[in-house]
Amino acid sequence: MSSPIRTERHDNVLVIISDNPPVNALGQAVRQGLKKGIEEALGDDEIQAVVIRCDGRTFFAGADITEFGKPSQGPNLPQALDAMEASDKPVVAAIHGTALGGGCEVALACHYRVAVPSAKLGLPEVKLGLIPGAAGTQRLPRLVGAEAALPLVAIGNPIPAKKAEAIGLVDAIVGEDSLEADAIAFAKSKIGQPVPRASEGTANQDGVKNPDIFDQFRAKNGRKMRGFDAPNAAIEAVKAAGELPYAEGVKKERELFMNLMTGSQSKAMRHYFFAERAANKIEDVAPDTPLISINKVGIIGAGTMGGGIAMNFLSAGIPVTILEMAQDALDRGTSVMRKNYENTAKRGRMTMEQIEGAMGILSPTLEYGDLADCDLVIEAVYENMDVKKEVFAKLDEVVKQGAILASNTSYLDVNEIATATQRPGYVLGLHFFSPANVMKLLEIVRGEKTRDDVLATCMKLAKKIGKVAAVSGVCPGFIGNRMLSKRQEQANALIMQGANYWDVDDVLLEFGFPMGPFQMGDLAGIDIGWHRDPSKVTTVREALCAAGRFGQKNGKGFYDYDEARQRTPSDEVKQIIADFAAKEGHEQREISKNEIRERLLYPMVNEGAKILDEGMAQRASDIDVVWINGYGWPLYTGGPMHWAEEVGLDKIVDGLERHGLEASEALKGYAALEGGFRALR
Ligand code: T1G
Repeated sequence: MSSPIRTERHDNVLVIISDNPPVNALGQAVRQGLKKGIEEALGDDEIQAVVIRCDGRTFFAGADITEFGKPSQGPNLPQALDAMEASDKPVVAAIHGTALGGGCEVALACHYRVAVPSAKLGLPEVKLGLIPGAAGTQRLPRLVGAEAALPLVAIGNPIPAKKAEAIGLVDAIVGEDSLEADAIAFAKSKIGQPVPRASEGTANQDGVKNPDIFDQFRAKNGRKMRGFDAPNAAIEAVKAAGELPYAEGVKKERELFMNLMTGSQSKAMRHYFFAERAANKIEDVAPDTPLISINKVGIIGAGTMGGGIAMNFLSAGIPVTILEMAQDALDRGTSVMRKNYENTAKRGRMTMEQIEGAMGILSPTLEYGDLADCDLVIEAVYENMDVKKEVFAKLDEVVKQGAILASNTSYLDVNEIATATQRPGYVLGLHFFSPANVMKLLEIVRGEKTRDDVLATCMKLAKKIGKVAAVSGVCPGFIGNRMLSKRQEQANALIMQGANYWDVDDVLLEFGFPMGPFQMGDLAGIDIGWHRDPSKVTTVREALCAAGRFGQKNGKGFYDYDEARQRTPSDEVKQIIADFAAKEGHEQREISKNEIRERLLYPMVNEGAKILDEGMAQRASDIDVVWINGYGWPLYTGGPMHWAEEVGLDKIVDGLERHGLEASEALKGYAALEGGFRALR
C-alpha cells in the first residue's frame, strides 16, 4: 500500500507532504513516512531546507485516535520529531486548517511555523482526557511562555493563526492561497542561519519568575476543570517545563500522559468523541440523501423557547420570521433576544456589529401569511396537544409545499401532531433545551411518516447552528426526559422514605452533575404552577409553597439562601417533608449516599436499555450524547450507557433488584450479551 507521505523537490528545498484523509491523522503509516522523509532530507547534501505540509483540508489534526488502546506500532512520534528538530537544516511547518494535538507538536518540533490566516492551532488532548504526549507541554512553554501555554494545554481550545503569531507560536502569516510557495520562500530565507529549537527556548521563565500563575490559573478555571483529571496534569506538565531540564520534563510529561491514557476518564472521553460523530449518522438514511435548502426559518412563539431557538438560526446567518399573537408579546420577545445578545457581547463573545447583523435578519410578525415562504417552521407554543394541532393545521394551509413543519414539544406525540396536516412526511420534532440559544443538545424526533430528506436536512442543519443532535423515536419524553423522569421518581421516593434531600443533591453533584433536582427546583422556582391555595397541600412542593418557600427567588425553598445565594439545608423543610411522608403513610429510615446514587442512576440505565431495545434511540452512544449535552452528565464518565458498561450491566441488574426496583427484560438481555449495549439484539 502506498505511503500517505510523499516528498517533492523544489530546488534545494524538500517538501514533505501528507495525504491522509480525512484529517491527516498521524497514524502509523504517516509517522513512518514522516520519519523517512526527514531522513531523506537530512541525508541529501543538495537539500538545504525542508517544508512539511498536508494535502486536503487540514495540517495534521493529531494522533490517530482510533489507534489508542491498541498495541502501538512504531515509529513513535516523539522520536521522529526529535530527529527532525536536531537537524541543522531549517524545517518549516506550513499550516492550514487545524494543526491540533500531535499536529501542533509536529509544528513545534519544526524550527519555524508559517500559517494561512484561516488556520487554527491547538492542543485539545485534555478534551480526550489526555495531555500532549509528544513533548508539546515542554516545547510550547519554552516557545511562548508558561502563561500563554497554560490555556492552550489545560483548556484545549484552539487559537486562530493571528493569535498564534502574536504569542510567538507562528512566525509568519502567509497567503491563504499560496501556502506552499510562501513556505518554500520562507525556508530559503532561513538557509545558512542557526536554527531555533523550541526545546532550547527560555520563554517559559515567566512561569519560573511568577510561580503563582499556576494557582491563579486553577482558581480562574476551577469550575470547568471540576472532576477532570487531565487539566491538572496539563498544569503540572507546563510547570515542569519551567523547573526541569528538557529531557526530564519530557519524561514527566510521558509519565503524566501514560497515567491518563490508561485511566477511565480518557477511555470515556474518547468514547464520547466518536459517539458525538456517530450521532450524526442515521442508520437507514443514505448519506447522500438530497437535502432541502433552508434559506428562511419561521418560529412560532417569541417566548423563552421561541426566542432562544430563533437566536440559533440568526447567529448562523439564517433569516428568521418570528410570529406571536399579540404585539406586546412580540416586542417583549424580540427585546429579550437583543438583551441576550448584548450579554454575550459583554462577555466578549460577540461584537455589536454581529448583534446588528443577527437582529437585522429577524422579521417579527403577527401574520401567519408572513410564514408562507419559509423552508422550515418550528412551533414553540404552549405544551398542549390541541393547541399544537391547531397551529399545525394553520401552518399546513399557509406554508408553501415542501417546507418542513417542526414541533419543539418536549414529550407530546409527534405522530398525532402530524395528523393535523396533509403533509405528515414533512413533520418531525425538533426538541431544543432551555436556554435554547445556549444548550448544545437537539433531539430530532422522527415521526412514523417523516421523510428521509426531511430528517437528513435537519441533522445537517443542527450542525450548522452549532447543535449536537441525536435522533429519537416517538415516545413520552423521547430519550432524555424519559430517563430523567425515572431519576426524578426515585428522588421523590427517597426523601419520602427518609433520605436527606441535600444528600440527594450532593450525590449528583459529587457524581459530576452541575446540580441536583432540589437545587434545580429552587433555581427555577418551586411556586411555578402553584394554585396559590396554602390550605390545599397534596405534594411536598405545595407544602413548601404553603410555608412561603418559593425557592431562590425569595431566599428560601428546599434550602435557605444567603445574599450570595449560598444554600443551607433547612430543618424546617426536613420536618415538612417528614410530616408529609407520615401523612402519606411512609416509614422513614436512614438512607446511605451509596443507596441514593444507585437508586438515582440505575433506573436511568434501565430506561435507557428499554429505549435502545424499542429502537427509540439508534445506538447506546446516542443516549450518552443526549445526556452529556442536554443534562450535564459528566463527560469524564462517558454518558449513562458507557458508564453503566464500565460499572457492569449485571451489577446494575443486581442493584436494581436489591433496592426492590424492576430490572427490565431489555437490560437483562443486554447484560447477558458479550458486547453489552454495543451488541445487536
Ligand atoms: N484521529 C482519528 N480520526 C479522526 C481524528 C483523529 N485525531 N480527528 C477526526 N477524525 C475523524 C472523525 O472521527 C470523523 O470521522 C472525520 O475525521 C471528520 O472529523 C500525540 C496524543 C479535526 C477539528 O483531538 O477536533 O494528538 O465520522 O467530523 O467537524 O500528543 O475532527 O467521518 O468517520 O470531527 O471538520 C488530538 C480531534 C488527538 C483533534 C475536524 N487531536 N479532531 O472537525 O470533522 S490526541 C484532536 C477534531 C494527540 C498527541 C496526542 C475534529 C477536527 P468520520 P469531524 P470536523
